[in-house]
Amino acid sequence: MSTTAEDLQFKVADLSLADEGRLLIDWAESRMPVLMQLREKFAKTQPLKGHRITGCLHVTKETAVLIRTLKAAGAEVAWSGCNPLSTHDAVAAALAEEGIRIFAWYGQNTEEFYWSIDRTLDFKPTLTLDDGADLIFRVHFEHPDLFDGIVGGSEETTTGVHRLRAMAADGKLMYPVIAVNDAETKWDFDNVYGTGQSSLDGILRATSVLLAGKNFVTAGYGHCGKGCAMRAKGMGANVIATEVKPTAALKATLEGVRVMTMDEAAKVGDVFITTTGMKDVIVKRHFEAMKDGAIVCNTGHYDCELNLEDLNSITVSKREMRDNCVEHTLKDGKRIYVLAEGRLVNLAAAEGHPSEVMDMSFANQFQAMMLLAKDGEKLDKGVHELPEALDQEIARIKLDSMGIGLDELTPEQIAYATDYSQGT
Ligand code: 3DD
Repeated sequence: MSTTAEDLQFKVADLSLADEGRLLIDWAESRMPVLMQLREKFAKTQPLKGHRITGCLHVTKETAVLIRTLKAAGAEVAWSGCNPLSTHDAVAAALAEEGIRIFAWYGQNTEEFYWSIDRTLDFKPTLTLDDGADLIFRVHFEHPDLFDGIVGGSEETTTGVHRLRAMAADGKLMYPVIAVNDAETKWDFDNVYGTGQSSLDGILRATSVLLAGKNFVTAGYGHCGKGCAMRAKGMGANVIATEVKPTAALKATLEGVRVMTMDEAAKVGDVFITTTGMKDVIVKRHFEAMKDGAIVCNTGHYDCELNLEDLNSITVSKREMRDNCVEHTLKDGKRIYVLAEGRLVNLAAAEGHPSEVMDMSFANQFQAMMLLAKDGEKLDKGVHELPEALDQEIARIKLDSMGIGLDELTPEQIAYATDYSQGT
């Protein structure tokens, strides 16, 4: 059953879930002190007043805290999900009841996904906020008439930033974008600790398998892959990594992770997770080489890392064993289990990263909106970084909230650091 306001102010799965959603959002707020501090500070001055922010980012309890904070700072907000399987319907219902123009529900088809984005563009944003660049691409390719009214945008994730950088290099980016992903208090925490914990959360909710003693294969040993490897190691798994980048492979090796090609890993792996942002990471010959009972999933932003067309071409029957877990029986009788339809397992089969780490990612998103509102007109049509000082400020507030104190350099130490007259 879907619930739609007559004048299309929102479309969600079921408004009656709003109470549950409010409890979830309140839970997240109690664990996001950085965003809550920003909200308290800027609710008074309302620096985003007059701005209309359209967001396309997973509708989770943490995203709801960001949305409430943007609204408290004066912005009008419209929102859609950035993945058809990551919307938490209870959260969407609560946001609809709070007057957010939200168009999002779990299990959207492709047409509904883009219809939802278009509805959030009906309200002619001045700022766009993306996770995976679907929204900004929709503006560029389907709604160029909106360019004049848009001051700038932000991008949450690695893959989205890569694509926007390529677009800017070709001179095709029509307004400035802040690369939120590149803030240290985002990539070095969200991508590592968030992805590590939430991906295992998704795997365990979808399978409840014992990880201890299993051969856990991470395709990719970047920040996300390293996070997954660390957490799997902590649960007693034998971790294997596959890579294309020599330095990443070397880092994995020196951290005690076995590195091999996917052709080799396919033969021995019990659980496979792709974290690369690349397409066709696990393809037909890999599925054919896997052991009976192998579990495969993805935690990259797009669902192109597992080539499921290949798997379906060698599948003779399928069964949905449990939520987000489909058994493929192959011609030789082997069974392979695909989680969350190959979409990001942390958000589709669990709740995404914990609130504590999204607190910092979204503090950067909030600061990106503030920077664009204040100085967006001065930025060129490229991809821009947030000021490094912001990272330290966000980290400081986070530490404060954890009751962790810092030492301070004395004037003599500061002088020493830049004094080139002294020898050893
Ligand atoms: N992402 C992961 N967990 C999330 C959560 N709880 N709420 C919203 C979004 C969430 C994905 C992105 O924040 C980011 O990790 C990425 O790079 O996509």
